[in-house]
Amino acid sequence: MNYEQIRYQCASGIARITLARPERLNSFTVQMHGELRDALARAAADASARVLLLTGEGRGFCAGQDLSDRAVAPGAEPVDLGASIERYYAPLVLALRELPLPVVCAVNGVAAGAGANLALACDLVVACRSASFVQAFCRIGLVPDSGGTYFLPRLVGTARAMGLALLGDRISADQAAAWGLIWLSVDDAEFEAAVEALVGQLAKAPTRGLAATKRALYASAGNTLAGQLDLERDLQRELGRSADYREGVTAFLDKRPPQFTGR
Ligand code: LHQ
Repeated sequence: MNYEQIRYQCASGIARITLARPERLNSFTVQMHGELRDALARAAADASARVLLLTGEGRGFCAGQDLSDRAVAPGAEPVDLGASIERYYAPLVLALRELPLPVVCAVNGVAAGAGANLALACDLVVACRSASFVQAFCRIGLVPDSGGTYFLPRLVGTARAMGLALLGDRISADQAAAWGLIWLSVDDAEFEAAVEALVGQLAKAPTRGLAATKRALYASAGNTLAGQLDLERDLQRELGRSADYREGVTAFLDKRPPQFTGR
């Protein structure tokens, strides 16, 4: 598949997806959804990919749904927005969460509506200091979608989730980091280098262990302590047989840096 509204590249263990409709702040079209889904499937099928990086081109990260798209336009006939969620947004969020690789979102500018929640669906969110986050849904009479009502209270608590979702204020990257909505806010001048350092580190990490860790942490919210302990046991059992565990322990005992292969 040829891409027109995103870019995809995989090199040195890093699969990179860049949303590329900068003139519309990388807002979602049906075409972009199709391309993104295809690129995610490519990354998942590429054994050389050890980390996925998602970012945007230009001054925005993603402004959510392209509101000028006829498919979502409130016309004479009532529009079925649920169909768009079912077909595009929900599978995208689940694909990111279930990808057996760490997913880094580099928020290079404003993240609004489904764009903000797309970022929150990623495992590590790093934003440049000039970026911002807006739960824009309340401004057009909608509910936060793409997992917004799931992620927000879990990340920042109900009081802040309510404020963000009911008021639709634009919050800065620093505020988002201070509240624990994202991992890190970095000076614009250092942003690119910080993102490269982060994905470079993850591309050399024990990938299976990180995938299992992500799975366990996400399962935790819906699990009892006993259930979570069972899951940890099962995952540890599996990882104890991995080449990277052997390498990690051997390298520690040899007092040398480990050379993980992701297997
Ligand atoms: C846009 C958009 C945009 C089109 C900026 N669409 N053009 C799911 C299922 C189905 C239906 C509905 O939705 C959903 C999920 C959702 O995501 S709902 C939420 C949709 N998103 C929004 O409501 C955000 C709308 N955008 C904004 O509020 C602002 O543009 C933000 C706060 C993102 C940025 O503000 P500024 O930095 O002041 O930029 P701007 O507003 O000047 O935008 C730049 C251009 O991008 C502008 O076009 P123009 O031709 O005037 O230069 C905007 O019209 C266009 N644009 N967002 N979502």
